[in-house]
Amino acid sequence: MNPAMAEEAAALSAQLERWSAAYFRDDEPLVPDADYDAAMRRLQEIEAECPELQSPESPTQRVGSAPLSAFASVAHRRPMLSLDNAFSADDLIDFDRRVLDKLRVPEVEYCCEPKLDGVAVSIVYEGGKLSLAATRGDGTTGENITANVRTIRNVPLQLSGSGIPGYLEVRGEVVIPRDAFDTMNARAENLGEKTFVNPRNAAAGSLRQLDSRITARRPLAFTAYSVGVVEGELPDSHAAILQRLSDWGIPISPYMATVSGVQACESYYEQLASQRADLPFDIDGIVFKVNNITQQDLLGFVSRAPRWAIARKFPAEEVSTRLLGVDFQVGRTGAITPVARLEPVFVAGVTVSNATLHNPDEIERLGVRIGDRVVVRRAGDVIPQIVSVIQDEGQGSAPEKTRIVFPETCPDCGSDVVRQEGEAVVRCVGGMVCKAQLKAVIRHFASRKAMDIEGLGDKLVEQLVDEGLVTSVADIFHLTTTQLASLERMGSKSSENLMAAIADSRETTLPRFIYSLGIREVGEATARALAQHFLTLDELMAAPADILEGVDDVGPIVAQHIRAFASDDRNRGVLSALQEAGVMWPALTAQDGDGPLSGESWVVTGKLDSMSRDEVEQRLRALGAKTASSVSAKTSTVLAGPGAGSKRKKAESLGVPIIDEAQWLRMMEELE
Ligand code: JCF
Repeated sequence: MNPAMAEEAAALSAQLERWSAAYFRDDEPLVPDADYDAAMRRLQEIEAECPELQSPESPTQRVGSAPLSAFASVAHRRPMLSLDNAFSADDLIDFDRRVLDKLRVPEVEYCCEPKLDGVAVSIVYEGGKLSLAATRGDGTTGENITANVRTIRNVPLQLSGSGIPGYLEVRGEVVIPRDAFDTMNARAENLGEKTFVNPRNAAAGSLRQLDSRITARRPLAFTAYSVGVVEGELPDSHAAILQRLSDWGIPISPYMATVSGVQACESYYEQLASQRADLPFDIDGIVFKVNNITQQDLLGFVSRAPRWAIARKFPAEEVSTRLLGVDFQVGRTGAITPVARLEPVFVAGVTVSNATLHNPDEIERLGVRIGDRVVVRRAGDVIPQIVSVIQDEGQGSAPEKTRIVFPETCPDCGSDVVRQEGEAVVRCVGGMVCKAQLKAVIRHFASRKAMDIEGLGDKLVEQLVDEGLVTSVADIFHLTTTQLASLERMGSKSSENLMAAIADSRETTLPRFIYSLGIREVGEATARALAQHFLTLDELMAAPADILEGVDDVGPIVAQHIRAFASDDRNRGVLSALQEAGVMWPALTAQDGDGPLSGESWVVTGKLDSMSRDEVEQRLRALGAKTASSVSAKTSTVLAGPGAGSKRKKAESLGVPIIDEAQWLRMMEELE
């Protein structure tokens, strides 16, 4: 063997593991991907030349190996427990009471962490090297998935540091982060492959592959939550044990916290519940563990669950109910959306009686009929969705089922409907002849982030269009107090207020105005980019597609939508009518966008007292900064109010400066 090569291989291995841990475990890349790839290729080259240099812990071994014919069974040396559940604050208080009574203490310390919705696995390190990985199975016997777990990028193949036990069993959860799941599903869909229902199923399916080369291509991530059998010394508290695991290179939850007493547990629960939709992965509750190991041992176990831990579950995000009927709603762009009318159910904390069915393909994919029992999912602020149909309703009489018939003409105006090549949605071609479309256009025009006409709500828009008082957005500016007062539930006072709000809204900004036009795919950010690029409405309307595509965020499709809008005579008519009606905005100059913060990218998160997040973002942009919704290595500063969760964590881990509201206010005073 060539000693120089051995030395180089060892150095490359160590370097690749360091880079890989920084990237996959800490979300904090140290070098560009190309450098990583080059080092990996060099190591592969050396190993090909000197096969004796290739160890099972080599970073080159993460790509998987030849398929197995079956998984071998693994008997867990110590059973893998499940957790008792608490479904309410009272259940949690009862749990705490039992703990305090048994320990005869007035209060205990709990370690809190999110309960990941993934697949439980056990990973054994012998002499610091990964030697075995198994599924939980029935808690007593699992399956040997060592080859698969070796491909999980944030699982160390070799531990580093001092005091590593000779035998160390680490237990934890394997998940697929949400954004990686979305990317993976989108790719599968493009390739015409089967997609996964949710990240949990995708993680389970990926770990169940007999061919670990397939597992290697799945974006799995491991988080340790406890230890099993250990031959060696460990600290005497749960939190300290996990910290020790982390010191040796094993990923643990960044959300973990140690608190005193059950009240603090409930606060932790509430805080994470409010962040649930923004977390990078699915969680289904919070796990609370008595932190002190001596106390844990005193408490012991009941059947399959420890008496020192409990999972406080979140309200279910998926429940079943009956599909009562389907309405067809016509949107701003004519898109006809089938909306499921459901027997009301309580899901993720609110009562739901409608869910979107998206488009005809989705109805077909689900095979859903009216009368079916369906699974409804509502995650965070997302619109409720129908996930699947329950085929086996069990005993009892199921109602008659009827096929869902998609309308062949617009349900509102009777115009033709079309489905364009490559599009999933069916659209009404009626344009502004279609009252449903007109109403949606006006609602958007008047909305807060558009022209911001306070008091012009949905009910009023409905009446104005039905009464024929408004046939285009420009008509809004010609309404009279008398006309308004003639409408249902409009007194003279509210008419006057609305007239004043309409008058006020005439003075706007170019970005708002562009956004308010409701051009397809032109959201707030794109409208801003367009305004900054073209500076005037006329320039924007005259811009050819290739120039439009030169603007940030504008691709060929958006460019085409803008061209289609701009070349429509009726739209041009409305634009002139709006300007004639006195709608105006301050002229922009090429310097706009320049400012003391130009070149910076800010993220605003959490609750602020002195102004809304929107307002803060507007001020930041006025100072020249860009505003973004997620934190990355490119973020210059994060302004975090109370309740900021994952974004603050991410900023901390990336070393992005974080300021609070008071600091921001002081900074603004200096800058503005
Ligand atoms: O995140 C989880 N799904 C999770 C499961 C976290 C824990 O701390 C657990 C667990 C299952 C059993 N702890 C035990 C004892």
